[in-house]
Amino acid sequence: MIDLFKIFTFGGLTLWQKKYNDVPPSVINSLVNDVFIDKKKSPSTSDQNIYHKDHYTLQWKISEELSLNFVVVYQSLLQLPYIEELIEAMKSVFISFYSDLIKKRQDSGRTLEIQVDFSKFEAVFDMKLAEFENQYNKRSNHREVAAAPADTDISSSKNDEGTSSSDSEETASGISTPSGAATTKRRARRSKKSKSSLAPPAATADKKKPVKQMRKWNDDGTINDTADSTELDYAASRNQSSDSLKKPLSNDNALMQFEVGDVNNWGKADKSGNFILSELSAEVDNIISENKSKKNEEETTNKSAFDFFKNIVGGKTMNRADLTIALAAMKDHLLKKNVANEAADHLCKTVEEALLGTKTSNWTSVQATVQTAMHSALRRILTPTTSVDLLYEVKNSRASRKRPYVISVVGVNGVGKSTNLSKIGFWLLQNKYRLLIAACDTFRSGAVEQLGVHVNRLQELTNRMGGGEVELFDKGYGGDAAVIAQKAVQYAESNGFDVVLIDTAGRRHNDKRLMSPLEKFTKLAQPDKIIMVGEALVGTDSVQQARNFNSALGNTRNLDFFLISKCDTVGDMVGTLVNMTYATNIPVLFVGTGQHYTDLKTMNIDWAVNLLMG
Ligand SMILES: Nc1nc2c(ncn2[C@@H]2O[C@H](COP(=O)(O)OP(=O)(O)OP(=O)(O)O)[C@@H](O)[C@H]2O)c(=O)[nH]1
Ligand SMILES: [Mg+2]
Repeated sequence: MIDLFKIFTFGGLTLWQKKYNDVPPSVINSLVNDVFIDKKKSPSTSDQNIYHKDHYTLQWKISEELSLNFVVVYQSLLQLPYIEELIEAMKSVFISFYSDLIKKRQDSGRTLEIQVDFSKFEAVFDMKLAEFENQYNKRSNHREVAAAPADTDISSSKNDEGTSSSDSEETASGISTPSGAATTKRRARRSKKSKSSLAPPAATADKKKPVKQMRKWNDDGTINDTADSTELDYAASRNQSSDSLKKPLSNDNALMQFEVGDVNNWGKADKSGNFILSELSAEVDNIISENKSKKNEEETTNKSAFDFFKNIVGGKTMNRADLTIALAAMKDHLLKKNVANEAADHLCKTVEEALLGTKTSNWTSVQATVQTAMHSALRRILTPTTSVDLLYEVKNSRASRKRPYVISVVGVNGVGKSTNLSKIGFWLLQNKYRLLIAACDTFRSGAVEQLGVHVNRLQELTNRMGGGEVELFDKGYGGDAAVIAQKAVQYAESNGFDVVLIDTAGRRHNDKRLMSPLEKFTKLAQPDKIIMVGEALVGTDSVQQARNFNSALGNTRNLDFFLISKCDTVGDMVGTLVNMTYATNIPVLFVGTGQHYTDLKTMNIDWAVNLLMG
């Protein structure tokens, strides 16, 4: 119902704004001129800082600490009692997210070059605004209901226990970014979720795990790691029977570095009973609730000291020279985030083409304009063009055919194929599917045993959770992985399994001899989905890795998704997410964020873009 929310500096630079309807620039200009420059209307004459212009009402709050003004514009005809509270809430969230960065920039005298990505704030803003509007609508409805005739059936319109109409908005898919009040409630419930009776296994209490070393990648795509540099080695005992794998697990099994993780990090079941993975944006909720508990920031009503609009920029037509300077800085920034040179060049070119000859908006510098355009370019590159609702596809396939749904992972050595395959398995078990996990890494010593340990653990957990079932399919070492995979699918079909998860051997992407069996594997196993696991640490080489794996599948088959593992180890250097998608146009479906079964998240584009631009 509001028309505009705008955050701008005392210098006149718009940091962030959200427009719902066009508002003539003269409206904000009048506020600035009348209230802050000419002081025709002193803000102190009104408790709520309200100003009227034409048929608009403007309300604002100041953060003196950051020299920022938070303004809302709406039609004067509307009575919106929540505006004061909305501005206050958003002001405190904004300050909490960005005060350090903005202060740093101000201290260095580069007020007009603030390069901060506000997508995180944008997502929160949409959510909070929807919440305020819903509350307001609810109150209005209640008032209407109270005035309704006595014989009116009001049972469906009024319910304070969480079954109101806004709750029915819950979406079935956990893939898309949640928004709106329903999501907020859902998240609030999630954060309140008490510890489940599903405690982690005893071994997980051991905190003295070896610290994992960051892998080093050489320029040619090989791994600087002696353990990994051995070729795909046949296990010492070829064709070894793996019955021993089916023994009950000992908790100190060295192969098992894996834990179940904090149950609060688990996803949750939706209304249809689907277990949905949690998203990275859930962290935002914690920040909001912390902010809520804080007291309001300092606020001032005396603005006499403000030095407004000294540095107004805007309306500038951008030429190649302007853009070259801004884009060079942007490229540097992207490279530091592990974006490959080739992908960074492509992104900068896209932005340049989009902006050349256009004008900067009011109060917006070239740098800020480039930043906004880069933000959009990154979003575009990361946004999938195909369905990423894997759960839906599994369900549909089970309903329509006898063949189980087949998912396979591929990737170079040690990137986390087996562990992340097991995480996917855990998620499917939470959704009560019957899984067959096929050990088709028949080369590396210990690979089958490692998978056996995962299967045992998963079975143990499934027994405690109830529902779901998991079994290992293995033929020891030395066999043809493609044939074993085919047999696994046949076995699964004749034994009523829902899903087959196929683990494969790690292979160097630039070694043709190791890559060529992938085509045969694809033909025999016919996976519904082939997920390439790439690790976040790899950076630049990920472009070539993705291309090589994709082309090794043959002319008739492509990779379906990427899973980027070890995102927890790279901080904000998540360029690999962009590199692989840029190289192949194939989307990232999951990100691995740790060594627990629950450390698998659906890709959240806002989260990624925020890290890349931050
Ligand atoms: N920190 C972190 N570690 C991970 C993640 N995913 C996997 N790992 C760890 O990475 C290591 C290698 O994982 P594996 O699953 O054995 O990798 P792989 O690709 O199957 O290895 P090969 O079969 O030898 O090619 C293990 O120590 C895992 O616990 C993740 O998301 N974060
Ligand atoms: Mg493996």
